[in-house]
Amino acid sequence: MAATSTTTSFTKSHPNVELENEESENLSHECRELLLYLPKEKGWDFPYFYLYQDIWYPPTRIQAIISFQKHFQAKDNDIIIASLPKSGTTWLKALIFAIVNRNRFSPSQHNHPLLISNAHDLVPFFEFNHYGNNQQIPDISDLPEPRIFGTHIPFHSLPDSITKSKCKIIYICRNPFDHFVSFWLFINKVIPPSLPKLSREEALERYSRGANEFGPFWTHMLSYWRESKVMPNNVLFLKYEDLKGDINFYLKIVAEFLGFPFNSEEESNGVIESIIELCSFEKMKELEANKKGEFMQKYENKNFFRKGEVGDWVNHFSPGMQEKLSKVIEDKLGGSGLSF
Ligand code: PAP
Repeated sequence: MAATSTTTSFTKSHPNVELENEESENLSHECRELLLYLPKEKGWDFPYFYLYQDIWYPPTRIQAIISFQKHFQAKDNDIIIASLPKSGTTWLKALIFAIVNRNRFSPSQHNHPLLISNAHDLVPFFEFNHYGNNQQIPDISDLPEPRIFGTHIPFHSLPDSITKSKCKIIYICRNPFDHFVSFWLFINKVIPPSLPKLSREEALERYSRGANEFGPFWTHMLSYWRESKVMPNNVLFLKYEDLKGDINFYLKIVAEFLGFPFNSEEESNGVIESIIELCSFEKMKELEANKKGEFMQKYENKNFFRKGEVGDWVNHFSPGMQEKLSKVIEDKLGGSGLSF
């Protein structure tokens, strides 16, 4: 089914009659009504995805997003880490948690929270955690400040409470080739036994149409890319590859952007290097907290740490697949100023 530019272009004469047979049990009446008229696609790790505000999601995610959009009250000092899944979210959450809390928790202390907890537990997502608990509205007003949140939803779906505030939003983006490989391998690990695993060709076909959860990737990336140009004091756009290339430089940029710059004493005392070490792929992958346990009772923590490399895509793409994705990137991102 082709993606439409708005969800309202579907009329009530084409309801999704199969909805009642799906995972609609815990959905509100409002959400079920909405789903009946949204464009629908075959899912990957869910039976179906629905197009809500130009992005594909499973039903439970749409319910959570609606609740988030209705109820979330931003504070001007909130920090929001945004990304497509598999773009470096876990890493960026860890880095930002360590930067912002470095006066409470020294990055070199042996019992730092990041040594005993997965970064997703320390920095929960709006749509999976806070607002993902069926229809319950969370009380998050008294979380320690500055509050740090994660989200995989695009800029245009963030509530006005955020976009009209002084919140700091940091987006991390990844080369679509590596992003695709990381995403495809991850989803195949979490697909329930009732659904088929996707071959890389089938997965790429869907990814190239934008038909994956939180896709199309170009719509998502461009939503933050454009805002980062319009509101550079509020939205910082980062690339995974840049961080891998010079993490020291980007850590300072991030700290400065968030209003937590490193002073010269910290610089000479090696605080930056301690944070880099604490959050390094090698260190995080080997922690008990990341080898064991699950996120959302579905995603094993160990699956958030695979290779952590730039360019691994060459081991997974045929020449035909490379040509196909290059063309999509050119078609969808060409002229935007965003390139990889
Ligand atoms: P999520 O959105 O599901 O949380 P996310 O953390 O964005 O996933 O992305 C996971 C990718 O980041 C994995 O990439 P790979 O499949 O190509 O290996 C993972 O290995 C990588 N990653 C996780 N932690 C780090 C880290 N500390 N440093 C660098 N890369 C990391």
